[in-house]
Amino acid sequence: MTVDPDPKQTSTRVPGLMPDVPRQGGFGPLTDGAWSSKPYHHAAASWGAAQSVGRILLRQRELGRGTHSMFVMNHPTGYDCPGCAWPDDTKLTLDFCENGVKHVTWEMTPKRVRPEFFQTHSVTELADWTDYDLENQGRLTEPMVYDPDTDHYEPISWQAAFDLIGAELRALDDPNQASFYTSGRLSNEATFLYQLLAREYGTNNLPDCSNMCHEASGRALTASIGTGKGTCDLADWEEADALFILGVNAASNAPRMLTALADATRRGATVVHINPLVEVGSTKTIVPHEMVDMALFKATATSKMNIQVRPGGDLALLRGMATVVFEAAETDPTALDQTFLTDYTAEFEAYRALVAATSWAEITEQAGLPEAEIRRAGEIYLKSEKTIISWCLGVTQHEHGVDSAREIVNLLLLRGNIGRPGAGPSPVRGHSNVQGNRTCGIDHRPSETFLARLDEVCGITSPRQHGLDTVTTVEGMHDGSVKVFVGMGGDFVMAAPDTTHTAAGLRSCELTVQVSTKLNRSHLVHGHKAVILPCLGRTEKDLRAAGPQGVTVEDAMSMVHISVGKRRPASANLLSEPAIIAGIAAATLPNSATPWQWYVEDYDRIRDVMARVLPGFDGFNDLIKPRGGFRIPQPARQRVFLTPSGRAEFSLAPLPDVIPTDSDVLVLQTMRSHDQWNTTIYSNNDRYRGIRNLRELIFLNEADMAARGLTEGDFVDITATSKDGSLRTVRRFRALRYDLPKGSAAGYMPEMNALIGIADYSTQSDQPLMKNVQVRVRPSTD
Ligand SMILES: Nc1nc2c(c(=O)[nH]1)N[C@H]1C(S)=C(S)[C@@H](COP(=O)(O)OP(=O)(O)OC[C@H]3O[C@@H](n4cnc5c(=O)[nH]c(N)nc54)[C@H](O)[C@@H]3O)O[C@H]1N2
Ligand SMILES: Nc1nc2c(c(=O)[nH]1)N[C@H]1C(S)=C(S)[C@@H](COP(=O)(O)OP(=O)(O)OC[C@H]3O[C@@H](n4cnc5c(=O)[nH]c(N)nc54)[C@H](O)[C@@H]3O)O[C@H]1N2
Ligand SMILES: [Mo]
Repeated sequence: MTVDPDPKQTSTRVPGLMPDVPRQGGFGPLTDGAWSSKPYHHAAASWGAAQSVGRILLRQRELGRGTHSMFVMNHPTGYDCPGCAWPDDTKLTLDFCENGVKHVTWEMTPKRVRPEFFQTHSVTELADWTDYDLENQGRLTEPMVYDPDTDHYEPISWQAAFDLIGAELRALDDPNQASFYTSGRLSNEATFLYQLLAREYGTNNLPDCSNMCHEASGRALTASIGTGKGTCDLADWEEADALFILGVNAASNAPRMLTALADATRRGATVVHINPLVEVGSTKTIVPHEMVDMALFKATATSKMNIQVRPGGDLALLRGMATVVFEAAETDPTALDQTFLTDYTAEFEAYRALVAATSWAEITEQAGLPEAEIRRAGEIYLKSEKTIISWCLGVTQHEHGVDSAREIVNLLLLRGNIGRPGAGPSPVRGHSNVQGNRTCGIDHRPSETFLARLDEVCGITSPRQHGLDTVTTVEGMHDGSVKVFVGMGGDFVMAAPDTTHTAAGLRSCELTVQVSTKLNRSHLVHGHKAVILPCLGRTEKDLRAAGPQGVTVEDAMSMVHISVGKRRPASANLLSEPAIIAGIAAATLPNSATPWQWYVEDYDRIRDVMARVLPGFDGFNDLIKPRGGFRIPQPARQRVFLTPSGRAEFSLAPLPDVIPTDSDVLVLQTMRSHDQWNTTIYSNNDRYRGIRNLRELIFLNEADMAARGLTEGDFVDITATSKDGSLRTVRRFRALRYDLPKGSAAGYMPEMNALIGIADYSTQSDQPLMKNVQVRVRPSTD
């Protein structure tokens, strides 16, 4: 099957597959500026970042207010940056980064999308706009409902919108015909109410962005150490003497991590980056908040070693490092932490045998690295007393993501690097509260313990049948079993894989509901009935009956703290997410005993009930009073492993073969540029990779370019072969030379999501294979 759009069928248009629409720059702003690509030689987060912040504040006409907002961001009395999940450093008076500032100003823009906007522009017309232009219209101001007769969105009152949604949900034959998506922005309080609504209504269909993000990490850590989270906090990062960073582009996606990496290097710790690309944050940086260094161009090194692993080759590399440890243990009794292994782990001998049975030939071939380089990494690990291993999407969005994350834990266990200061596994989460969402019940496979507690405290009977995740929700839309889709934040059609297929799924729904701050593609690719519900952003004052409210979030290191918005809301007619959820719930469950409205008058009441349901939240309202909040107990940090054996369990995964059998096939990874937040694209530039005015590009190794007769900037067509044999093509992307391993390629999400078949997900984690797309690249024919 070749999925090609029919250019005449405008109503089915989706970006990425609109060859008749002249575009330059992908889904970013249309531009007539020339594209360029040249190597970037400066430090990460230096003056380029400062200038970029200035430009963005100016463009959003926010210089005065934007600057003030930076000072209260991530401050104990202010709001939590709605960007990434990196923890706040309470020792810093200024704790923000270029990308956090972009993110906040994007939310604080004075531009507004009012009902007149929808009167002027039909949905079919808007479908031809770029995603940048859609979001750049500013903040949504009123609830809107789609009118199929006019093809326009019309204003609707909040109550009428809730009634419409309630009536549709009540009319379904089975609660499992509805699916409730969450993007990781949602606060803990909103999350808790949202999952309560889904479960009281009768379904565990709670897909979330984690299904595309860190599902693999959660499953791996649960299997290995009994809890699905990392065990480190910032103090550990400050103490470690070796840090291995796998598959994360820190300078763009977790910029405040640069501070920790630069500090580590300054105090003599060794930082090793493992990534097919040498990302700029992995060489040198100017620490984001250190203005004086910025003025003096004083860059600090952030890395001792850059290892350009083959895509998906991390497991082999880690296994090679384990081999080095076992070899050393033959002569050095301190190489293994024998006491820890005996007292706290299971399956150690089986793992030792597995490592012994894996040959260096296999390891080097699968890792795509020479033995000497792997040995060097192993030696660094052996020399270190306290090691942290951190990872992000480069590890998780692969077929063997769970096995690779478990191999990380295996390696740590060998030397007892868990449950003591300065050591442990430390996944870098994505959205600012994605980890909190899981803690508070967003999980399509909830545990019996959680459900039993929820039922007891909330007086409901939760369904026990596991629900749908992101991929199976799309499949359900196609086979007719999912009829109502509720998107609590996010931009589902652009974030999910297989753009045309996902779009067709959404269009077949009876009803789509999007709770959003800004206009996006998911509002235009909608069901037969469609509602847009505009909500308050994290920076805005949330005034309820009992007064101004704060919400809580959990960072990537399990710290929970309060976030209080201070700004005047973008419109008087916005509601908070908890209030919207309560409104939908009251209309959907008229006989509910849950005091929905009472809860959202005062969020302390929501927290009181959460305190009784969630482990570690006892006394929640008091726990969040101290500056910085509280840490959720992580038993594995105390060497209490809640696994079936009661011990940390070594995994015994065979080395996967990650090399395509056909040498014409390249392994493509889809990643973020420096100037985007997932589906939100701020510009067509990718400063640290030296790109200007271009997003429809594919980075290729020089040898792979030559083999295909390509020169710099040539147009290519890219065809992906799905697991089910179907083919998907995107056309006229520019081929650019880049320093990445032969046989691999890289380009940007969401432009390339059209290449990822819905069948292409990992059998271990159910995560779409966003870093492992099997593609062929040819010069464009037209
Ligand atoms: N500014 C900004 N910040 C963000 C986001 C954003 O869009 N913009 N998104 C947020 C979200 S939701 C998330 S989940 C995170 C994502 O943070 P990242 O994981 O950094 O996201 P990606 O841009 O997908 O980059 C993946 C990195 O993994 C590397 N990689 C690819 N394949 C492999 C492999 O096989 N092995 C190894 N070792 N490395 C590999 C890539 O070269 C790249 O450096 O960032 C969060 N923070
Ligand atoms: N090919 C490919 N695809 C990927 C990935 C990849 O690496 N490669 N990464 C995946 C990952 S890790 C993730 S997390 C997903 C991201 O998937 P999502 O979380 O679904 O997408 P976002 O782009 O973060 O969502 C942006 C929208 O959120 C809304 N929004 C912003 N702030 C708020 C708020 O405070 N409240 C509400 N209700 N709405 C708000 C705005 O309307 C905005 O348009 O994408 C996934 N898709
Ligand atoms: Mo993510």
